[in-house]
Formats: sequence, structure tokens, C-alpha cells
Amino acid sequence: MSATLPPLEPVEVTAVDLVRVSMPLVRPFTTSFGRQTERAVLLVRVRGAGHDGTEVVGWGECVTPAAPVYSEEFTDGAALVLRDHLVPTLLQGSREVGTEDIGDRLGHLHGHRMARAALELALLDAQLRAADRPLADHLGAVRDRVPAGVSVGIPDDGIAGLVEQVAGYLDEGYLRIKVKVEPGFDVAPVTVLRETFGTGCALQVDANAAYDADDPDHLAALDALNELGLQMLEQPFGAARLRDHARHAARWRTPVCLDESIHDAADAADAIAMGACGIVNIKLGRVGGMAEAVAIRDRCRAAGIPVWCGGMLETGIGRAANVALAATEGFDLPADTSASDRYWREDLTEPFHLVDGHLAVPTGPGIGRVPRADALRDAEVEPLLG
Ligand code: OSB
Ligand code: MG
Repeated sequence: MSATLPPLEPVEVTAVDLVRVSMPLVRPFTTSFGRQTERAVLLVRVRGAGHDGTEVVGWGECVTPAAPVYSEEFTDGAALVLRDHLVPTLLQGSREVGTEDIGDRLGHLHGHRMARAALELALLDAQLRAADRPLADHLGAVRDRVPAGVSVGIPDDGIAGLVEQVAGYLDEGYLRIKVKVEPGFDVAPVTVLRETFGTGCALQVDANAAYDADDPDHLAALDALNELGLQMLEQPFGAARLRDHARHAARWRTPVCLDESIHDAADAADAIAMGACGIVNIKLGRVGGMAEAVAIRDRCRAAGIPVWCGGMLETGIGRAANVALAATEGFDLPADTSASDRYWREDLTEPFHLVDGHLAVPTGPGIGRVPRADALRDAEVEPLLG
């Protein structure tokens, strides 16, 4: 169970650009931290040449929301730290780089994991394209399709609207339903979903840190959710509140899944040792990229803790990387990698489709997806290095 990935040749980086595209969501997405109607997508594009001189372009998606509502990170902050720190520091000295150099060259810079992940993934995509190798092969994928769940936001139209949305997603074939909850919208809607769709429906909830472990009303609601046969209860308390999670997880029968609390493999090891979680949601952006995601997976597997691949409303660029990760050993639970049409009228890339509840793992070189040329015509491009 080693986190080591096969070596890849570095590329000679000739240009790095930030590319911004505005993407309206097919329906608003509301969580305990806010309501989103569109994503201002920030992409990192790395251009370079392989060792035989072949020109390659690699893409990485920065999953930051526009405002620091999910964590400290936000899109304009990510753009700034990429422009002024991560990109120039990575390329200082020599422009011949690979993802293996990131630890040495950027290790002294703190935080900004989503920005770092976007750069790492763009470089990885470029290196893999230079080697004509699909990401899934590089990661040692064990499946060619991944089971898909869907994350359902807090609806504008109440419980009736939620039931209608969930019925639609189940009809489409999604293998499990994750419902966003918050204090005041939790036990009642989830009870109705249970009654409507039965115990055979794989149902889980995500609170995005909205509950206070010292508030008796909040605890009563969480205790009641615990009796509803859920697959997991995702991040009830604050990101830094590992002890609160441990204290309550010990008496709950529904496993706690941590999302916001886990930034790296050491966090995962601490949370597991404390009994703060029984499951870990792995997101490439939150943890700073592929190398750390794989390290977390391996740490969890060694401890017998299941993992699954989360999502951040990605376009096809970010989703392609998520799907490749979710195709590796250990990712046995359905991922928050839904089909393109769950998010976008028109995805930025060739779309992902739901087939028998699964998304096919891309087979082309690199992440196996590129932005559509017409989508890029509307994009705003900021050259960082030309
Ligand atoms: O907590 O998992 C989360 C989206 C944005 C920010 C945080 C989360 C989410 C989701 C959506 O739940 C998952 C998806 O991309 O479908
Ligand atoms: Mg979550």
C-alpha cells in the first residue's frame, strides 16, 4: 500500500496561463454555507515540451468557490497566489519540472491547497500527454467505470421539491443520494425521503460543518438523523473540531465521514486515531492534489477506513481527474462524480454521461478531456508566464 506513483519525465514549461470561464449551473446549489447559481471557473493551463520536443498542453481546474465559504480559499485568492507565488516559485531556476519537484520547490509555501492542486494537476496532465499515457493507467486504476452518486442541495421549494428532485435522480440511475442538511432542514426532509423511497435507497447527508456540538437542539437533530439508516453523516461540525466529531461518533451508529477536516494524510491519521471518523471523503482540491489524495487513500486503507471521491461542482476538466482517482483501488463507495447534465447545460468538455449508474473512466492521454474550443473563445486568459 505505497503512495508512490510511477515516475514520469518532466516537461520543459514554456507558458502558464490562468483561464476563467463563467459556467451557469442548471439549478441553484444551496448548502449550509450558501447558494450558488453559477461557477466562475478558474483553470490552469500549462504549455510545454516533452523530452523529444513534442508540444503538450495540460489542464487543471481550481475548485475554489468565489467566496471563502467552504474553507479559507476563494477564486481570486487562488489566482493571486498562483500568479505571484506558486507559478514563479515552481519555475525558478529551471523550467524543466515534473510533479515530483513540487514538494521540494513549493514545500515552504503554506496552504492554498486548491490553487496548488490546480497547478499540480495541469502539470501532471501535460507530463502524461507527453508520455501518451492516460491518468487512470498512471494511477493504477482497477475499474473502467465508477459508481456515481448525486449531491442534492437544499431546495428553494421545500420538502416537496426535494422529493421530486430525488425521484428524478433515482430514475436516471444514480446509485446513492446525498442530501445537504442544516439546522432546521434535516430530520423532517430526510424522514420524508426514507418514507418515500424506502430503506433500499442509499441515502446520506452532508452538513458542511453547520452544527454546534454544544447546542442541545443541534445534537437532538443529529441523534434523530442517526436513526434513519443513513450510509454516513458528512462533516456535522467545524473543520477544526476533531474532538467534537470523536465524542459524538463514539455513540452514533451512523458512521461520520469527514470532508472539510481532512487536508492531508496526517490529518486523516489523527482523525482515525481519535475515532473522529469512520469514512473519509477525498477531494483533490481540498488536499492539494493527486499525490496527497493517494497518500490519504493509502493511510485510510491501512486503517480499514473506507474512502470515496467527493466533488466541488467541477467542469469536465476537474471531473476527469476525479473519475480517474475514483477508479483506483479503495474507492469502493459511490463518488460525488455526477454526469455533466447534473451541473451544466453544456459542459466545458466532452460530457460525462451516466450509464447504469456509472461514469466511464476517460481513456485518452492525460486526464482524457480538453476544454471545447468554442468555450475557450469566451474565456478570459491571464498569461502568467509566456
Ligand atoms: O461538501 O461535498 C461538499 C459542492 C461544493 C462544495 C462542497 C461540497 C459540494 C458537494 C457537491 O457536495 C458535490 C458535487 O460536485 O457533485
Ligand atoms: Mg462535503
